[in-house]
Amino acid sequence: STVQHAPAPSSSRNTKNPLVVVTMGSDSDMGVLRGAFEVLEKFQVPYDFTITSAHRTPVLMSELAKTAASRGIRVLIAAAGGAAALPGMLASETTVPVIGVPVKATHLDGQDSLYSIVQMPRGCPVATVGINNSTNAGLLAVRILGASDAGYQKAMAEFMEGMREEVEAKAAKLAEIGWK
Ligand code: RP5
Repeated sequence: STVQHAPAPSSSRNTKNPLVVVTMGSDSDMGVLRGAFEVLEKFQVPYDFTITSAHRTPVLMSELAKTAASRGIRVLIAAAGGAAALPGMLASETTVPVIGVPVKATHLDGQDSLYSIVQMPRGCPVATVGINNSTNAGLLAVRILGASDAGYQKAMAEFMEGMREEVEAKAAKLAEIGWK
């Protein structure tokens, strides 16, 4: 079973008052979500995760969407593969921003999921990240939280500064060694 990929109980998982809920169509999506969990842990975002499938558990999915705002959830991250209806269906039943993660799960290599998630009808936006790129879903969630919370904004600025320094250090190293 893929459930073993679940992150260990940690300082920032908060099942009672999460700001971000990560949901997925199947436990087989769990491994792809590792990047998102790592980001949420790194930025100490109170988050929870759950399985809700638009096709297999529509009532559960709907309940998550309908209660999200009143539970204080600020961002939903939804991952699904194949005919990936989950992010869009959530978005149709909540005002909370939804970030969709297309999962590479079928013979169509995630393009089916990407198109399913990104091609939402006008009026029902889903913020779609790249195939399997749950890291960016986590980072976008932190940016959304940062819009109304200076702490997350500052942490994001520091993260970006760290990235810049890392790449510049690599570039400096390349400048030193030249071609061999
Ligand atoms: C989707 O179908 C899930 O999100 C998953 O990516 C894919 C396969 O699910 P399983 O058959 O592995 O449960 O609904």
